[in-house]
Amino acid sequence: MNLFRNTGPVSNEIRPDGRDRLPPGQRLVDYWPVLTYGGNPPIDINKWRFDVFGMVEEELSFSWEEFMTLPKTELRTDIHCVTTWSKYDNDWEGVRYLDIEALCKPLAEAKHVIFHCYGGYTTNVSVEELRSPENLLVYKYDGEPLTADHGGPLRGMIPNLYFWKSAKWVRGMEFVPKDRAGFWEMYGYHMHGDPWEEERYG
Ligand SMILES: Nc1nc2c(c(=O)[nH]1)N[C@H]1C(S)=C(S)[C@@H](COP(=O)(O)O)O[C@H]1N2
Ligand SMILES: [Mo]
Repeated sequence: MNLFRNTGPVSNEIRPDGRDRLPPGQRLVDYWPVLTYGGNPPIDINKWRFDVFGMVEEELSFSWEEFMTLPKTELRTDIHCVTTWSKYDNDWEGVRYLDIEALCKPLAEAKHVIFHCYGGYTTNVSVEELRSPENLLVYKYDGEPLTADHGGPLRGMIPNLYFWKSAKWVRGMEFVPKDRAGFWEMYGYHMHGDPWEEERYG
């Protein structure tokens, strides 16, 4: 079964952390597949909200205009999907998780974040994992607004985990003390999802 075009030989590049750039069992594609369970949820940008709640000192709620006043970060990262495609060199613009954290100040007991999405999708990521500076909430790709198919207006972008952890159409982040399975995790996907450890299922 070869669902995705290959760009060529398997990469032998090494990351700064000593791991192979291409995680085990992955192959490169030269376009950006769309993977959505169900359809795109309707979103009215004038009514759009992004809420941060749960175990935080300061609950936050942003309109689109308010969200756009947050510090902007541009980053180039690789995407690794559990269905085995990887896509290198994606150019994003968005807001660092760390910049959100500085505003909401999670309580010491807050250990995990549940991402909530328009349309009902959820996924769980640990606070420890989220604190890496490459994790963003993104609204631009290649200098253009993120398309609806890819999760626009706003999605998660967590490049060191399989891409199902990068929630599309994000509308909120809930800080919780105990890990809780999200949508795919309830169907058997891994609670953590590290591509270099092949944490695909279980
Ligand atoms: N809200 C929402 N987010 C989601 C999904 C989804 O179905 N709904 N699919 C996930 C999966 S399985 C993957 S691989 C990526 C795909 O993102 P892309 O369609 O932009 O490639 O989004 C993730 N985020
Ligand atoms: Mo996926």
